[in-house]
Amino acid sequence: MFEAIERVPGDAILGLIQAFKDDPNPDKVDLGVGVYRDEDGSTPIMRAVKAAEQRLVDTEATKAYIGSHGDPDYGRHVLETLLGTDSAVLADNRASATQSPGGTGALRLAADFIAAQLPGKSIWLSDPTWPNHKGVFGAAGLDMQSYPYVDADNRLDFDGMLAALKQIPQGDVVLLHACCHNPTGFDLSAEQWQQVLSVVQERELLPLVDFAYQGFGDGLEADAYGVRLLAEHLDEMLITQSCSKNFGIYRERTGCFIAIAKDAEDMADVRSQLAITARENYSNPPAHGSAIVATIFESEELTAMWREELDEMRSRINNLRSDFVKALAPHGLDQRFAHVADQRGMFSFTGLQPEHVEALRDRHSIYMVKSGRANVAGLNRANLDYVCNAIADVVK
Ligand code: PLP
Ligand code: TYF
Repeated sequence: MFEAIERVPGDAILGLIQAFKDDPNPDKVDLGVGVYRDEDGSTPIMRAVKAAEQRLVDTEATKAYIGSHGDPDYGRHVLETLLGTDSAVLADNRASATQSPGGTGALRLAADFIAAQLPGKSIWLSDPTWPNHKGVFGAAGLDMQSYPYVDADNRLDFDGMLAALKQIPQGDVVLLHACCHNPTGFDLSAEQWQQVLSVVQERELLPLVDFAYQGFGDGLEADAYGVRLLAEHLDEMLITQSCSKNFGIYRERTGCFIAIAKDAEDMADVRSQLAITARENYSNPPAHGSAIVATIFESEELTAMWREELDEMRSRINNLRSDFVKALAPHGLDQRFAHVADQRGMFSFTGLQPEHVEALRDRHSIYMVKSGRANVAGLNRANLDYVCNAIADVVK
């Protein structure tokens, strides 16, 4: 029966991991997959996470199921971190948090929720977006459409985006990246978020905000500006959240799907449906990651430690962005790559073309995604000049 099954190519981003591993060049540089790296090129366990795990070894009393919505303490802390402790939405009991296996699991819950409860609604994605958005929404059978996000000169195409949003049919879902847009690194300003809000209100659209990098752009509070603005002014919205990056617990699969309804009554109805969706997909979410996050938030000491480490990661990335542009100045390329210093988060749409990316890999063992997306965190003091020399070599 299996003879007719065709082989398909694997995920292009994950494929880079193996290609990098197999490359014998000692000078090779990995700017591919989106995991944070420190100055030594490693992705260490955060100190606050290690300390929380140590506490859990001593205090955890059961491994019994945690229920389809997951750990309520985790959900509450995530909601407060996203929406702010003073959020009226929280005071009015209008937000429901369902813990999920990572941000990807939250996106699948969102997709299944839309497919089952809002039949006929399309989902609008930025062009470009994280490739797995299409994977997840397509697997759930949603109709997908796109709005422009980057222009031909590799700049944020906000006018194009807004014009497209104004044409979206009433009630459709529009996916927005809260911050640290993957793959481009181009984020909306406060004023641009306000304009998006106006269009969403005018067209009566349902925003789905994907929030996978809180704290990686300009800080925990600043990065939540857009999400909080929408939550403050809209009756209904959806949010997918991930702790993979900001707690560095990628493989623990820790995320959350949040639905905001117009009142507590509607919220309870939606919540009842989400329990079924979760149950039919995987029944209960994994508990270790959420226990780590809840333990950190329950302790003032661990929360302070975590915030400090998150600040360190963000500063390192933002300093690398400006160092990169400075290191390109001797090659006369600082103007051409000036946008890298203004982008935010782990990723940069460098503007390098597929042939440049190929030449960087073949001639210099520097790995990045074909679209020209580079993981800025893969740079460090030891490889910065090597990378800049190589870029100068391939673009000239
Ligand atoms: N959304 C975006 C935009 C992402 O970049 C990622 C991860 O790279 C995710 C969601 C999912 O993250 P995870 O499932 O690892 O928590
Ligand atoms: O770099 C990226 O955008 C990757 C990150 O299970 C990633 O897609 C890798 C594996 C995974 C989820 C996200």
